Amino acid sequence: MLVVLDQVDSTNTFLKNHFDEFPDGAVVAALEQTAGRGRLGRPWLQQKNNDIALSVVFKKLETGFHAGAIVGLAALEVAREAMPQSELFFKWPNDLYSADKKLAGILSEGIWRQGRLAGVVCGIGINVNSDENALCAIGQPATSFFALCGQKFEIKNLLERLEKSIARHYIKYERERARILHDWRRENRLLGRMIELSFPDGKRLEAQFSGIDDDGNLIALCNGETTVFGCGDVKILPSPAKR
Ligand code: BT5
Repeated sequence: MLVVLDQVDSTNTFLKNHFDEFPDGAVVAALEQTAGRGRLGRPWLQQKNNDIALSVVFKKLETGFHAGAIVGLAALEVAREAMPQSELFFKWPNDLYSADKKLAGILSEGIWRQGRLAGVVCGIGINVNSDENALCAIGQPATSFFALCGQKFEIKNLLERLEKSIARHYIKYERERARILHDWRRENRLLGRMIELSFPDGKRLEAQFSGIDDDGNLIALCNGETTVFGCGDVKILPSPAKR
């Protein structure tokens, strides 16, 4: 099920407020968001009619981070079909990147009822037709399909492809959970790279990316010790030769 709204505050907020009215796997997209959100209340910018913003209701997930894996892999598939020549990868915990620029971000929010996880609303914003002016206004290194391949795309067509891909990946998740998580981890292509981790309390540290564990946590080597992180922002540092 795909519903496309002309305008909404945030597709995640909308689906959280209407969680019970939508079936498992339903997708709600908006051509314009007036209050798109990232993690920790950060703003998410979307150029009206030009970019993708959608959210998915999941009611049968074992844990919240699996939603990001399903939606992320679907977005990666659609982006690769549209731009086969672009090198795309996931940057933990929730971004789709090309080189050092963010193409898409994911926000997963749990719906809790009587102390148990009743579902997850997982939203993704993807920059599609945003031009350099719109990307510069974001204030962080960002890219779009248009910036990467010089071609504009029909948003409704991409939304339909994405909805189908999400449904396929959700079915695959139910049948072969380990496979989906393996694919998601494989696409996190930062093995061995130096990263800077920053945390909500302002703390920062440099570490070497070593992998992702079964619970979706980041494993990194910091000061010679292997450490596991459940949250934080990752900045990719230049390779040693370039530093
Ligand atoms: C995210 O948060 O990347 C999650 C973004 C999720 C957006 C979708 S759109 C549909 C659904 N409805 C919503 O309201 N949200 C979801 P985070 O990792 O916290 O990154 C946020 C940061 O990314 C901001 O502080 C900006 O620096 C940057 N940013 C904002 N808009 C951007 C854009 N269009 N492209 C690249 N970076 C952006």
